[in-house]
Amino acid sequence: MVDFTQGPAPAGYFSPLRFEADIYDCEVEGSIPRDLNGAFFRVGGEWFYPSNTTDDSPFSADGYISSFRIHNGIVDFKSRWVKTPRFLNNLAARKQLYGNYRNPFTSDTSVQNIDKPYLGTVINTAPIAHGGKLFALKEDAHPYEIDPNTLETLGPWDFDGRFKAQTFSAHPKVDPLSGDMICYGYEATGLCTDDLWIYTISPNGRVKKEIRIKVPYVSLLHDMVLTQKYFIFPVYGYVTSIEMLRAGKLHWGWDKTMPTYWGIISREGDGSDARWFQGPASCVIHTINAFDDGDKVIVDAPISDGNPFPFFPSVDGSPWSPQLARHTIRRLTFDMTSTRDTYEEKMLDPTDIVDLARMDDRFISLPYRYVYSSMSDTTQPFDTARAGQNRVVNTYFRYDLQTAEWRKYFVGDVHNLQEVSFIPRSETAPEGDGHLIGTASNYADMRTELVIVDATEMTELARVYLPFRMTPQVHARWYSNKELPLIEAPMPAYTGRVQNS
Ligand code: V55
Ligand code: FE
Repeated sequence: MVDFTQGPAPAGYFSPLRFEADIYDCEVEGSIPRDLNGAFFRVGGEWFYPSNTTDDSPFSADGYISSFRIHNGIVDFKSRWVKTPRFLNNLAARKQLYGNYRNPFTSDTSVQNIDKPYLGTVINTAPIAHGGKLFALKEDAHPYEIDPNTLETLGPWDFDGRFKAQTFSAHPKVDPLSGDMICYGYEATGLCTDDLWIYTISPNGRVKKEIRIKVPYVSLLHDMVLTQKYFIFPVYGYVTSIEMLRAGKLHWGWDKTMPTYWGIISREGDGSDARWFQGPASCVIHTINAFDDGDKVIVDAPISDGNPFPFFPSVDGSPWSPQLARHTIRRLTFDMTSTRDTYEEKMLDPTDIVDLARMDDRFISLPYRYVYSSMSDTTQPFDTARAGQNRVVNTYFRYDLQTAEWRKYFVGDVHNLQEVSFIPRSETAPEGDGHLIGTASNYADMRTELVIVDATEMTELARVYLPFRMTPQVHARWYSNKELPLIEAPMPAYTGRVQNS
């Protein structure tokens, strides 16, 4: 349903781009709000050399970062590959040397590095800024620092040697009250290890705290949630093992017999208080938010009852089920005074949504009201004659947790939306007062469009047209010129000879 689920040999709209772009003064329709001064950073995957295997995951595609720099109503676009060792080794060899998803046993022997799997990373998942630095992230390696103006890769960052885990997830959380970044690595000591190391990093980028714990079983620990008291981690049916990797499989298989665990760990302790609450099989790739309610912990997430990703096969050989892959918004309640390690799960709404749900990040770990995500609204038109596909994500929505009200924005009849982001109008604006921003693939005109939407009225304010189709995105974030040192005029000086008269 999202562009990025296109497979290892993408074609048509998704065929590899293989270029880096600089577009100054993009074409804009409508009016860009003047209070927007910052950049919208997108990270995704793009095959420079397509996969050698037929069963690979699109999550193995080379990392690619792009930005829409917006100020004074003007938009400049830029995109660059994330230059990892893997990317550079492939360029030097002029071919794909690496094998299946996060499985070094299937790579060319010259680049296997079984003991250092992070050397085979593709940094294709998410951007994050912290301590004035911009990073691109992939959960099997350290963050890669990126120059926020040129988008050139500066290299991996280990926080002055104090970040000891080998891995850093793509979903750190920034606590809006302390400004600390909470981040973690799973498989922290090597391939298929059950080590989960959790870090608290100060607003200026210093490691303040490390907690080392074990997970009940090694699983795709893609995202977490935070409250003011606790770190919270879901563990669910994706399984792996060295034997699976030696057999040439992708890093994850789906085992429907595995229970879901939620690990709840005090932010103040040393990890020895970790409790693992157990529930039925489910899948929680992404979360929305969490908060403390007295002795209860409330967690909201888009949850499915089975495997959302067709390219990670079932370990029992059973076929992929689109029905079990549907995500609905659910609220989980954990009673921290109870001695039973179970939890309550309630579906807040039966609507099938894209699991890339976001909120106003100023309310991370706190009680909050609005959820933003996207969906396929089948009551809206889709022009199959021009766009040639029929299942698309054509609508952003705002879901009000207090009143259950839905508000929707429809992007167009040949468009497929990528993840939405929320931008507050100002640092002190009330929750939800601001804009939504995100890109859409225009399948008819073969180009990418950026939309800016009023987050309260859910009406479009501006649309920016790129003259080409841009690489699929996984995650994106907006950062203002106060959060990153963004220069005003990213156009490089011309150094050739110019005749003026
Ligand atoms: C996800 C994405 C990844 C990955 C593992 O969306 C999980 C979930 C883009 O790469 O490697
Ligand atoms: Fe993610």
